[in-house]
Amino acid sequence: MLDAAPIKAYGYELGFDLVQITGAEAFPETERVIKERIAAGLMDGLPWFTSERAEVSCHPDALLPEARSIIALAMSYLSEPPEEPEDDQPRGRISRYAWGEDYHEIIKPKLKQFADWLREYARREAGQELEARLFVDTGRMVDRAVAQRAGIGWYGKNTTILTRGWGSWVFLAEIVTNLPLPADEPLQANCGKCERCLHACPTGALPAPYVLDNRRCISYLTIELRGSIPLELRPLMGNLIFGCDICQEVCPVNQVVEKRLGLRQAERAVEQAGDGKTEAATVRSKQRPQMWLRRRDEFRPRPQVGGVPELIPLLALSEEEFRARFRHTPIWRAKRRGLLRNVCVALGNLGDRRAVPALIQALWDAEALVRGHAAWALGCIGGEEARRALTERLEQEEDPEVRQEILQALTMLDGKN
Ligand code: B12
Ligand code: SF4
Ligand code: SF4
Repeated sequence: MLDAAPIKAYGYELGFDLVQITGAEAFPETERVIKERIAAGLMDGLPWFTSERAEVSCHPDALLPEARSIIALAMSYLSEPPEEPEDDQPRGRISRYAWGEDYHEIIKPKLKQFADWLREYARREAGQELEARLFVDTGRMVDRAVAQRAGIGWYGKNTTILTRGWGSWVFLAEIVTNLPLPADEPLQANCGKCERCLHACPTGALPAPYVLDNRRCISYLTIELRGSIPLELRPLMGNLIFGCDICQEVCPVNQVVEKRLGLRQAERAVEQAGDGKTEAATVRSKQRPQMWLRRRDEFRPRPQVGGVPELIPLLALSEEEFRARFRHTPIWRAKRRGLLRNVCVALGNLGDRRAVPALIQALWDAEALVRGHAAWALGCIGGEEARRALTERLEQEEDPEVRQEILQALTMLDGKN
């Protein structure tokens, strides 16, 4: 069997924060739970997330017939938060994972580089030819189940994987290989009696420990949903315009990690060595200072994204401006129409009258989705100017869904008088 220590050391050198190994056996319990969730409608809204997909993703040998081991990886995206602006402009909030560059673009080349190195290593040390499949997020792999079994972290009740050093602020990835490697043990840790995240979720998307209702999760509503946001959920979304971190922000494990960010290197090394990982832990802690700086650069808030962008100027973004500003960032996924839809909801929730002219302009946007949500926001903010604009738009609006939104907005305004 190949020695895992050099493999782990190389993973840390590449910039991963945790490198663990598990066998390539199936994940029958995960498959059972996923199928149960799909049947209960909890994964509705993600049409690609099917039972058939779950069958493949829970059987590594369906993805690589010769699969023997999985190298599980985690990369932390913790960075210093964006500067708090001093003005009082209405602002939105973007979840932490999206402040910097698109993590898929950062991690995929590292996986490729890892596999190239592994190929050489396997040839040199065992005369074996590497077969491997690389996964991060979008691939048909159950990233969290792999991470849990490999000892990267444990399931929190908010369903995220919590790690010792980085809390849940990590991206997960894996390399499924044909190499026989010594497997690590899962961590013996859990949330205990804590249930903070369940109570903090603003939309009730965590109905029970370890259960997430995709249809109610703001992450889904702001990133994955292509159509209208359900009316009853809009007021619960506050000023979140891309993703949601609330169930992670309230988590005491994450809070401890964030406080520790200022820890000296020596203390961190002692802490790592103390949790039972010997050789790899030593390599890891020696390499950490460099990695820390590099990581912060990749995931630190980009000026064009920021964590708390001004909302009113976002409403005026053209397609070209959207592309120039958000290409190579996670925001790209929402597309212009999705982002502007979310901006309208946030402005409606903030209720700031300074947004009225921009929202009236958005009533004439080329995208029906944006027009409809602008109407809702005007209904929330109210005022004579908003009423006039809605009435005027109604005379020309042909899209039935937008007409419905305008009529509802006018009813909201009637209720305010
Ligand atoms: C679909 C998806 C989403 C959907 C649906 C989420 C969901 N319910 O799974 C939406 C869009 C809502 C979403 C949101 C987010 N996501 Co997402 N998402 C995924 C994706 C593509 C698939 C997840 C999946 O398989 N879900 C199916 C459910 C049933 O699986 P599960 O939650 O793991 O279920 C397990 C637990 O419930 C557990 N369990 C059940 N009962 C019990 C009982 C006990 C006692 C225990 C211990 C465990 C347990 O077993 C189940 C099966 O393993 C993965 C990438 C991937 N390929 O895996 C990323 C992924 C899970 N997402 C990720 C991230 C970062 C996020 C967000 C934080 C983004 C944001 N800031 O907005 C939020 C977090 C929301 C949350 N609280 O989880 C990371 C998670 C990193 C981490 N530390 O866990 C992943 C792994 C992407 C990556 N490669 O880094 N996501
Ligand atoms: S990400 Fe937000 S909406 Fe989704 S479960 Fe967590 S707190 Fe609830
Ligand atoms: S908030 Fe509490 S219950 Fe939720 S994931 Fe963190 S430790 Fe677990």
